[in-house]
Amino acid sequence: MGFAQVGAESGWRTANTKSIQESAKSAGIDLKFSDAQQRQENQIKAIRSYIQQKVDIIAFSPVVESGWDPVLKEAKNAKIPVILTDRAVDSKDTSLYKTFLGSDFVEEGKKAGQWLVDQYKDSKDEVNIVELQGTTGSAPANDRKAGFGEVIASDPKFKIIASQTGDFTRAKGKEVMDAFLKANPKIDVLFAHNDDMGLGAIEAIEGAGKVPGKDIKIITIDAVKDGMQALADGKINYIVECSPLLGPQLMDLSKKVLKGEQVPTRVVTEETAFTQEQAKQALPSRKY
Ligand code: GYE
Repeated sequence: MGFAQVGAESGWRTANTKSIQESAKSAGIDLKFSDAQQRQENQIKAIRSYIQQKVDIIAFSPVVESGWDPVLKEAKNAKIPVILTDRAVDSKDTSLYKTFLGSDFVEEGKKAGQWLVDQYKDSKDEVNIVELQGTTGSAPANDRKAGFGEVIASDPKFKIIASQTGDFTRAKGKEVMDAFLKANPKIDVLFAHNDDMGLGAIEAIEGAGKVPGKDIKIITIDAVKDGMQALADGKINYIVECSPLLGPQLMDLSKKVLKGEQVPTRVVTEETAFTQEQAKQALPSRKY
C-alpha cells in the first residue's frame, strides 16, 4: 500500500499516522508512507510515484477537496484501486475511488453549533463568535463551517464577527486569535475547527489577560489528549469527537478491495462529544 498523508499538522494527524502504520504492520501490509507537509502538489507527486512503483493499492487523505481528477485517472488507468481516508474529494466521477472512510464533518459542525444554541437558550443578548477555520479548501474546514453555520442560523443573536484559517496548527491558532482579540473588544465564543488551534488560541487569550472557558467560551473538534486535558481543566467548554483511529478499518477495506469483494462506497466513523465532566471521566482511558 502506498499512503499519502496530509502532514503532521496536529495531534489528530500524529495519532492517525500511528494508527495507519501500526495496523498495516499487524495486517501484514507492506506500507510505503509519505508526508506532504499540507501541500497538494507533494501529495500528487507521492501518488504518481506509487503508481510508478506499481503498488497494489493507494490510500490517501486529500489535503484539499478539489483538483484530484487527473492523478486519480492515472491510478485508474494503471488499474490501481484508491481508497480515500479521513477527507473527501469533490470529484464528480465516483468511479475514481473505491470508498471513502472517515468522519461526517458536517455533523461535527452541527454538534458544535447545537451545544452553543443550548448553552444560550435563555439569553436574548447578542453572542459574538470568532471562528478559527481549518486548512482552506479542506473538507473538514468546509463542512464544519457549514454544519455549525446551519445550526446557529436558527437564531439571529448568534453573530460570527470574525472567521479566518489557522491551518489546523497551534502556532497559527495563536497568531490568528491574537489578531482577533486586538480587533474585537467583545468576543463571547471561539469555535475552533480542531483542538490544536483552540490550544494555541488559549495561549493568546491568557496573554491578553482573559480567562479561557469563562470570559470566552471555547468549542473545538477532535478530542485528542491535550484538548481533553484542557477541557477537564475548564479552559475548553465542549469538544466534538473526531476519531483518528482509522487504520484497522482501512486495512480491512483494502484487503476486501484487493480480493475483489464489494465494499460500501462510504464508511462513516462513529463518534461522540464531551463536556468538561465527561472529559474528566474519559481521560484516563484515552489512547491518543
Ligand atoms: O480534525 C485536524 C487535522 O482531517 C479530520 O485534520 C482531519 C482534521 C483534524 O489536522 O486536527
